[in-house]
Amino acid sequence: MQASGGVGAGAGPRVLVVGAGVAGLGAARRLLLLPHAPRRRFADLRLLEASGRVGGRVRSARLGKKVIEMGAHWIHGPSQENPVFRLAGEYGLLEESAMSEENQQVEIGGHLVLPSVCYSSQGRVVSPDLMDSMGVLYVTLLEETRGFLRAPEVPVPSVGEYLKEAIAQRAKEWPENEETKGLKLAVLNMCLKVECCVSGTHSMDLVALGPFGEYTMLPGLDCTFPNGYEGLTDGMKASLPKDAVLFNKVVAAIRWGGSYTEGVTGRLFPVQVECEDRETFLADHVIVTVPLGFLKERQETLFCPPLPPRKAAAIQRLGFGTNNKIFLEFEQPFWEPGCQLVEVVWEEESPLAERPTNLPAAWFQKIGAFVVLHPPERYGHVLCGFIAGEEAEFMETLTDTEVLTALTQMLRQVTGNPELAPPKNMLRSKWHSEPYTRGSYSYVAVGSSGEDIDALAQPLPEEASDPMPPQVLFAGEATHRTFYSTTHGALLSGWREADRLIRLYDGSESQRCAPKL
Ligand code: 6YU
Repeated sequence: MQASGGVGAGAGPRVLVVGAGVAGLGAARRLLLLPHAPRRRFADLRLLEASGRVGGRVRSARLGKKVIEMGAHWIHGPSQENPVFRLAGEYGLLEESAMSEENQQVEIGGHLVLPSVCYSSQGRVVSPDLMDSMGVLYVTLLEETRGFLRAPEVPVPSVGEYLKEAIAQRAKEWPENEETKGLKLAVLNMCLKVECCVSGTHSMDLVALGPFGEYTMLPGLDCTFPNGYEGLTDGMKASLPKDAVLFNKVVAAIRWGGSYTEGVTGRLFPVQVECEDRETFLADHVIVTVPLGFLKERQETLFCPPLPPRKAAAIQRLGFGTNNKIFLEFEQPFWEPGCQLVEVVWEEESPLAERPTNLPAAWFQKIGAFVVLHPPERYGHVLCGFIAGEEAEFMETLTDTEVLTALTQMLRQVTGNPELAPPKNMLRSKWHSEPYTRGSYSYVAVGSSGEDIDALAQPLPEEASDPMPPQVLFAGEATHRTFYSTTHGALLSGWREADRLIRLYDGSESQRCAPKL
């Protein structure tokens, strides 16, 4: 079954966008709505989305009456350079405080500092002084890891190994007794678990040291969407022509470098896209925005001819891990009013020792912190636990009751309150099991570098000397060299590929490769 053209069929080059997350919607909006739109040059455009909704990893849900985020949570660096911030502001989705000049100028260095309490596995509260001093040490060491970007060589391959060696050195100088030293190490171990969530990885030992400083932080105090992040992607979709997005279209094969004749018009197209339901679409250009996790799993069958070796290797080498959220709603808070972060430290753990490997018995020990959803007038008493890596993937295999029981027991243990009432409600994400995502977001793994990100972003055909115009273009968070893993990275990557096509048809590149329409 062959589908004919898109919403403005026949008007110009035919573009297909695979995936309607932030990157896909961003690319489509750029092509359809920018000032060249009056000429309707890119009006023949469709988005093919595997699921029944837009947004991808931007997914808001309801916990009772409260709107919570299963995927993207904050705008990281909400300031003018951040296009997600600008768009959210344009749509009126942010609170006044988030829009303030003052908010936009705050430098947080990638780590939100929130009023917090830290419980230990011995059922006691860890002293705020000890927490502060370990927090300062951890941030100092982490900052050091960002300094190897252009270094001729790195002392160790990974961020985790660097941090652990630095911690071991510092620990030798600690004057306190063994118990306090052990507690300090346990606190630093908790910091590493939280870092795994930030980087979306099982262990910081998997995250490459050299390129770590390439990820760029924008100014601005991270903010949330009071009515849900999905307001952003819903707004983006609403600005597209009706029917631009085709839902439940799982792209199974992208055949490029070919010559396909369209039955109705007799037009020739270089690319044929086939969906799992056997429907086929012809196009001049396809912008692929599927997550790196999906590419890792399906690249061999998705592209015909197969991807060039450099790109295929980049897909294998780059990291794509799991960071999940577990929301727990309580009748009454066990934390103090004003507290926005509940941290948990396991006293027998240390970054200098092997970590527990018994997943069924200890998976929940990987949760380093619970964010308290704020303000309570909006959310009531809800904690959002973050868990990354193999433990997060194991958690996905458990039933709701098993998760709820384990977390109730854990919170009773660390608060020292065996009577603590269980949460009245729970909701959790399962990003690793999501067939069209297969994890949460990308990181630069040991053995890969920013050049792999650029290789992934390179359109096909790949050769610079090739006279053919780009047929298959790549966008999505994992293709942005400095803002990977974020919504703004995704949006900018979509714009980048749209601009590539706009330039092509605006003549600058068309001298050598004017496509026949
Ligand atoms: C951010 C944040 N955040 C938490 C969690 C997650 C993510 N992110 P999409 O997947 O959205 O779209 C692709 C579409 O393609 C999708 O709809 C599919 O259904 C479809 N598709 C797939 N296969 C298909 C096929 N075959 N056919 C057709 N369609 C197909 N980002 O800015 N702030 O707070 C968080 C967080 C749990 C899971 C996040 C956050 C990541 C973003 O959600 C993500 O990057 C974008 O939404 C991706 O958009 P897209 O369009 O590319 O893909 C130093 C240093 C370290 C670096 N890390 C720094 C930390 C920053 C990350 N922080 C994250 C934290 C949270 C909590």
